[in-house]
Amino acid sequence: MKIGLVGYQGGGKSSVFQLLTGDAPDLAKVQDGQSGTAVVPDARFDGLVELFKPKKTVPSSIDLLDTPGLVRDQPDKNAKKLGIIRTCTALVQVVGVFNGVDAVEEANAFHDDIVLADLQVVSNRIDRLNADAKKPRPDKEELAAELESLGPVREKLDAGESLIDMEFDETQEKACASFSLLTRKKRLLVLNTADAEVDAAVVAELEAAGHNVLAAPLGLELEVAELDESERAEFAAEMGLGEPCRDRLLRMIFEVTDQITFYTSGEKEVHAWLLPRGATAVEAAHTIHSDLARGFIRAEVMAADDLLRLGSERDVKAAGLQHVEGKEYVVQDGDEVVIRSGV
Ligand SMILES: Nc1nc2c(ncn2[C@@H]2O[C@H](COP(=O)(O)OP(=O)(O)O)[C@@H](O)[C@H]2O)c(=O)[nH]1
Ligand SMILES: [Mg+2]
Repeated sequence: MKIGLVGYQGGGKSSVFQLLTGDAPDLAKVQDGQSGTAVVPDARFDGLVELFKPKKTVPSSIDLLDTPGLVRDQPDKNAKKLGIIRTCTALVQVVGVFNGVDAVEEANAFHDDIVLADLQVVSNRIDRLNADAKKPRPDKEELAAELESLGPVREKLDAGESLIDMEFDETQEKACASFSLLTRKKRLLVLNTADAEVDAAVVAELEAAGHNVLAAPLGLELEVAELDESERAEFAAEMGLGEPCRDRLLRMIFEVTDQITFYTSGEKEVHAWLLPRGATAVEAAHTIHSDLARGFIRAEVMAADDLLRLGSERDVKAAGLQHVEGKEYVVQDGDEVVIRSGV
């Protein structure tokens, strides 16, 4: 999973990238996008590390791409940039509210830009299929089915709507698989505000329109992060900054992309792993190592919270709180997992 920081130029994408990853923007990478990783704050993981005092610790992290900013009202300038955004799994749109930008207007403009981009891709394919339909071809039936399946997709985009809520059937999934449609990607709207004061009415309006919204002074937090430790607390208090915006943003990315964390813990290593919500024990095993999945016998599962509360695996077992599960078990957020495998 790769999270793209997207939006128009000057909104604070690169500042947010730096806040999340600790990497300063590299001018040489602006054109193609700059990759980095952000460690996800996780109190359970910290607790497990404290408990096991392992030799090695691997927290979970998310991959980010700082994408080149789109140019407003010039769709023809954005083709390459939109192509870069297409490579991302989910999008975080950064809006420079600190600049006096109207967040609702800019959210709508970006929506229109990505709807238009998807419409172009789908329309191009439809034109192609129509042209092919006139030629003698052995796969006529398939092409006709594909053409028919794309009709409602184009219709929806033509009406200016995103595809995020549209249920695709199998033919549509197949027809659109290679398009990486932008409006099917999960999206979080980040309002990069000047200070801790947030316009609740604007947030409410955007949420009512279906956006996931976080309003926070992220650029300011980056400035604070660059201060000496001695100045930092004082400045943060002065600005009314509470819980770090960075943590809130990462948690929200997590929620919007519907991921969960499971853990493998021991004296050797405490490791936090990410999974899409709904993934099974055998998929968890595969995340750790493909051999573990192939030879999967069972998963021994306990809640990391129980482990932290009771203080040892033995005590969790004694309390009857460990359960043994098969391949199809749906892994829960916060599970501590031991995979038994025959390979
Ligand atoms: N005052 C203020 N300036 C910011 C904030 N975030 C970014 N900036 C500044 O706005 C300019 C554009 O930010 P940048 O992160 O490069 O935007 P990008 O084009 O979206 O990558 C830079 O000069 C930043 O220092 C913020 O929250 N407050
Ligand atoms: Mg930038």
